[in-house]
Amino acid sequence: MFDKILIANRGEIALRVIRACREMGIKSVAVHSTADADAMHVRMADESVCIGPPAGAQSYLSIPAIISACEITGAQAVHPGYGFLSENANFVQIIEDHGLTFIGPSAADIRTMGDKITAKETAKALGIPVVPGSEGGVPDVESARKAAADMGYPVIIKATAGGGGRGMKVATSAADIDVAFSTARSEAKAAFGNDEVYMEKYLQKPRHIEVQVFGDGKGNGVHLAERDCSLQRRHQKVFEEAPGPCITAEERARIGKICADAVAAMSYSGAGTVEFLYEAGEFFFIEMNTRLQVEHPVTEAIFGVDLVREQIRVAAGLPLSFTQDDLQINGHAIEVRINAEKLPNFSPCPGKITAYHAPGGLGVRMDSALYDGYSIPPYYDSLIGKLIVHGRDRPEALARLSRALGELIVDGIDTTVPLFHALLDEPDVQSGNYGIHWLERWLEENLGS
Ligand code: MV4
Repeated sequence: MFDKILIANRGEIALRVIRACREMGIKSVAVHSTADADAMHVRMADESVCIGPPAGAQSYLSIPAIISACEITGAQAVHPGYGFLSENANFVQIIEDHGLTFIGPSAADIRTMGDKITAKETAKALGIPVVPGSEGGVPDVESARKAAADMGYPVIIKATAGGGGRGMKVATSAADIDVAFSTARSEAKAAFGNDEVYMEKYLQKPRHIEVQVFGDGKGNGVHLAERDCSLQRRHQKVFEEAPGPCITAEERARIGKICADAVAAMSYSGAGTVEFLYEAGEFFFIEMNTRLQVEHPVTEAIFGVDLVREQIRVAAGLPLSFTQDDLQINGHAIEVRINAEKLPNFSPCPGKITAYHAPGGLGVRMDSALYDGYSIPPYYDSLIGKLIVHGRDRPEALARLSRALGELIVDGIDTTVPLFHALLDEPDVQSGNYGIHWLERWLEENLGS
């Protein structure tokens, strides 16, 4: 096992990894920008290294600075958290070239899943159901017209180098295809430096269902059921739950086994998420994320496992501490993302926290790097906390969420907390009757945003 792990991240996820390290008897190294000298992850780690100026590109994304910090401190492994360098295959390669261990999958698996066409081809070859669409890239507008005519409108055009919703265009009929295709191409070029696009049948009212998987890197794979993350705004998730309220035990077992077998066949190492659109009882693969996700705590809650501990074990060459048969769902969990944002437009709202009180009690977990008097810097993501509740069933989890939100105090800035109080009053949220477009529609009707 490693003696010392460097965490190439900040905020609540850095604390999350430090906590796992401490429970495993592993020393932790925080890295930080000059803007984060007073951040909680720096205080909580065993050691810290300043790696650059505030801008992410010059600090948390600086590969030379992070490698240097490993050399200075003697850290043997790097946990990337989410975002920043977590899905950067070149970073993984450089870490390995320096004799260090990346806590995550291989550079090759990250690269495969980063290219959305090879990801889909790989998924399909492994028996995962995919959205019907073009065979590979669509090189020109004539091919786009033909592919759309073959699969039938509406269609969606996506950037091969994209993911997470950036660079997508929908064409409702043949009249739209020329503009949709050329806009998708130029947006892809501008955003990713790669103008390759592919096409899929556009699903009009799906849910976003993602399956948590884990591989030990030696040909064993398990699944930890699914999360429903359909409540999103502009491709940012705001409310996530596990298990999915609309997924039956039979569907779960079937799609879970398909994903676990795929991970085993790839000899995949570490945590992964297989993302699906779910419509009319069918799952359609769209992407695989090769990292620990923001919403992993809802899965931890219903299975009673520590996913970061398992990531570290697998990276150190140890087996997973559970088998598929050990994994039984207990109850229901919900996470809400608390952002430093002002409603109704979700405009970023950094500033000084004048009072902070985290909720507690049975079935309540607050993952946050906030403290009284902390100044949220304006340079990074606006996520400042995740409130996760666990109950014996979904109604209990909802009641607990309402109770816990009532206890939370974050003074001095605006947050997304009022949104969650309002959402909990909605019959569709109470019954789990929502798809990927529900929240944007609700925001328009209720906040005019
Ligand atoms: C789609 C789709 C409908 N049909 N693909 C958006 C994020 C990226 N991961 C994939 N996305 C979508 N792909 C087909 N064939 C609709 C979306 C989509 C979406 C997906 C999940 C959650 C929220 C979403 C919001 C808008 C569009």
